Amino acid sequence: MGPADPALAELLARFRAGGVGALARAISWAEDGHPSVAALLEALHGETGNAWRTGITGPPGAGKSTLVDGLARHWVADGRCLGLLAVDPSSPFTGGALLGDRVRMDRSTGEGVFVRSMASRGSLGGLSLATGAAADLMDAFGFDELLLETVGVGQAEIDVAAAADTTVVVLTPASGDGIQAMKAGLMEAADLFVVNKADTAGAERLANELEMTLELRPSGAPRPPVLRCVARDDQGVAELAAAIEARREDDRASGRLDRRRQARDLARVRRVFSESLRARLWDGDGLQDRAREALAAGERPDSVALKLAARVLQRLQERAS
Ligand SMILES: Nc1nc2c(ncn2[C@@H]2O[C@H](COP(=O)(O)OP(=O)(O)O)[C@@H](O)[C@H]2O)c(=O)[nH]1
Ligand SMILES: [Mg+2]
Repeated sequence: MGPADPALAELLARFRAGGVGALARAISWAEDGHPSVAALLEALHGETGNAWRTGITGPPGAGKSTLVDGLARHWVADGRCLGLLAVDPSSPFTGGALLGDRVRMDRSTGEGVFVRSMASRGSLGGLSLATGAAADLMDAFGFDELLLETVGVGQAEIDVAAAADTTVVVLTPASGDGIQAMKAGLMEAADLFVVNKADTAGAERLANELEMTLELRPSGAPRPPVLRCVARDDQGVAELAAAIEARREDDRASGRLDRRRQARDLARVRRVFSESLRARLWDGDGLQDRAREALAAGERPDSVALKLAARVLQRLQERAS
């Protein structure tokens, strides 16, 4: 544990020397909740903040991986180095990440591209915490661009995408009954919309519908542009890259980037705070057994929770006085 951990010192040295294996190992530490991961992130903290994080989210099959692939090739051709992180909801049957993304993403793997898939862990806040840590590690490693692909199906995945510097929401005419089918939170998270599969029927109608809905949105933040893409044929990908870059310049100049990163850090503090309290108190202090007993005695779940919380707080006060 701590700086005395020889594995940590060794990993840090290899990481700082640019060893890709060390980066992969470090991300595994974050995924597995390794005891030294906090010290590792602490040591690398001063080296983060330089990579631009673009979140790509949307329903399964919308073409997110194809777009990521296209963006990756576009930016690599521009001489940038990239980290791609695909966040897949864990399957309750295999517990593993969906293989499809890795395979499709391999097409863009070349010089300067690092590809990693993450499976979501069962624990509360686990997905966004592990993904945030993985993004920090890739940032510290020195990539120019980070692309985070998440399936916009659950709140946790939307949280991950929304923690990016720029969030792209990908929709297709096939993703249901258009805008009404959009998951709550997805609409708000978007800085840019892509209507992908513009080669299929209904795409233009969806794009128009989206533009009309966005016009009704209260002003404040800039209105998200709606781009039409055929990701499979690389159509609209250069325009998407340009739109991401334009938005980035605007966010930097307006101070919106700083505010967004502050909000992201605060959300992360809140998550780690509640997660560590839960781990210490719930898992480590016999609260679970007490809760079971109270429930077996016929008490209501909410009352049990509030009573346990009050008890913990009272005990802390007694200790302090
Ligand atoms: N017709 C059409 N198909 C596309 C387009 N972009 C991607 N696809 C296909 O849609 C399927 C799902 O793409 P994928 O990138 O894996 O979607 P993801 O689940 O959102 O990551 C694949 O078979 C792609 O070849 C497009 O612009 N038009
Ligand atoms: Mg995908």
